[in-house]
Amino acid sequence: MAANSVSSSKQTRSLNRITCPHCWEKFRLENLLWVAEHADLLGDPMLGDEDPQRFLPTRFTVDGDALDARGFPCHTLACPKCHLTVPRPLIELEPFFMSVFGAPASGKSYFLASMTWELRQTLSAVFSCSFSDADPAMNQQLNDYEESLFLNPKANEVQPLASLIRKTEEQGDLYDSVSYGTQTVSYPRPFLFAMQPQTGHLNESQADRIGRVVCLYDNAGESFQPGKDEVGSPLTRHMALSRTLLYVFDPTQDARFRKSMDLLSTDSSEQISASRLSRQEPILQEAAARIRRYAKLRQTEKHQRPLIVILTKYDEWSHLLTPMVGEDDHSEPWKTVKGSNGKPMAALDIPRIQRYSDFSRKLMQKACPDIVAAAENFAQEVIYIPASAVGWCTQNDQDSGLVAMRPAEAKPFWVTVPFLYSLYRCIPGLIPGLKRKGDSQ
Ligand SMILES: Nc1nc2c(ncn2[C@@H]2O[C@H](COP(=O)(O)OP(=O)(O)OP(=O)(O)O)[C@@H](O)[C@H]2O)c(=O)[nH]1
Ligand SMILES: [Mg+2]
Ligand SMILES: [Zn+2]
Repeated sequence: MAANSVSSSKQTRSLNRITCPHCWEKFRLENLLWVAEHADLLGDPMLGDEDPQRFLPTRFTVDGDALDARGFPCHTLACPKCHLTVPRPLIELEPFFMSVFGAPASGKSYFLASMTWELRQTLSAVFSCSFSDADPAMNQQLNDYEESLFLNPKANEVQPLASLIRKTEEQGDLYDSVSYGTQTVSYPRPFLFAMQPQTGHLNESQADRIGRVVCLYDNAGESFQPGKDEVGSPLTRHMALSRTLLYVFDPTQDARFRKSMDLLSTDSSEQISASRLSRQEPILQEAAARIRRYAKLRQTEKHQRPLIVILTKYDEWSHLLTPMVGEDDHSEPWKTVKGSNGKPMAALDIPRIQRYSDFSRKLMQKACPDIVAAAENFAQEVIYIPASAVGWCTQNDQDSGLVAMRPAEAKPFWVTVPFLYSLYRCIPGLIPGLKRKGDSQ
């Protein structure tokens, strides 16, 4: 076989083709590079003098790990195109790309932090699926967000939301620079999670087949604005690979939503409105145009993958939806049912999610019909899911005038639902769901 023997190492299953989570290049397993471990072997032409050398190995340990030029066993793999590291779970499990996009300050970073925090508990405890960092170093920033919200050392002190998770920048720690000759390219750093059925899951025996490495990115809202997709910063190209697209729509930033729902008149901090209002439809149009371009879709062709519209900051507008759905119930939308093996298992309450979606759509149709039209003209399937990253604990800080909260009081609402729904729709057998009336499958 070829020199590179990752496939035989550790006796695990390997994929034939791997997708780099940084530059999105697809390549064959035997083309993977290794990262030298000996301290003298520094300097990579694409990453700089400080980075260890990358190499195609010719010698291996009995465990199948490559030996570098100084005979040191190596453990880290790298992409042959961009030279950035490729965590091992990606050679065993298919990737599952998810793109989260939305306007600046729409709540993307909050939503992601809250979602991953909750998934760590829920997926394993409720759905018998493991969910863990595929590479803790790569997930560092997201872990910091989670800690700031849910393990804050001053959890009982009132703190401004804008200081718990800061605005995402368009450059800095969240990006990796790679130089291709004279062209330097800045890639957004992926957050990677390994996810597999575990003991007690109905399809435990198929863990390799239906397990996935989830790849997420936290882009700055500005990167989705028209004109921001450049060769030197292909910040949003992951959208073309994504199995599901999560469009983060913030109703509180939409002037018509606020007005038609009479929010402005009840809003105690009127000055909020001018600074926090923004047009969110161009972001969706731009995302649709980019995906059409990357995925080579015709203008009239609809995207075949689900588009999930997440209506964020539900804590601020839930009073509009609860009378429509006929419940003010903060419970999660899943139920315990009897599995085909006779044992109890959790299943997503699809009819309840659909009911919330139908009424959220009605609200949007009334306030911002252009967004509904843009979403439904672009994707075959659109679902609308309300969510709150922090729950009903925010207050206006009297001194600063900023929105603030005590982190100890955070109680997210439905933050895992968009993700679980995507898995239910895209990976048969992983997350079970209760059927809607009339569903054939
Ligand atoms: N009430 C309420 N406010 C929220 C919630 N999530 C976020 N916010 C507010 O929205 C602001 C922006 O949230 P971020 O998550 O930073 O927004 P973003 O979409 O990541 O913004 P960029 O990084 O600029 O693209 C926060 O500072 C909070 O004040 C929520 O669930 N409820
Ligand atoms: Mg952000
Ligand atoms: Zn790469």
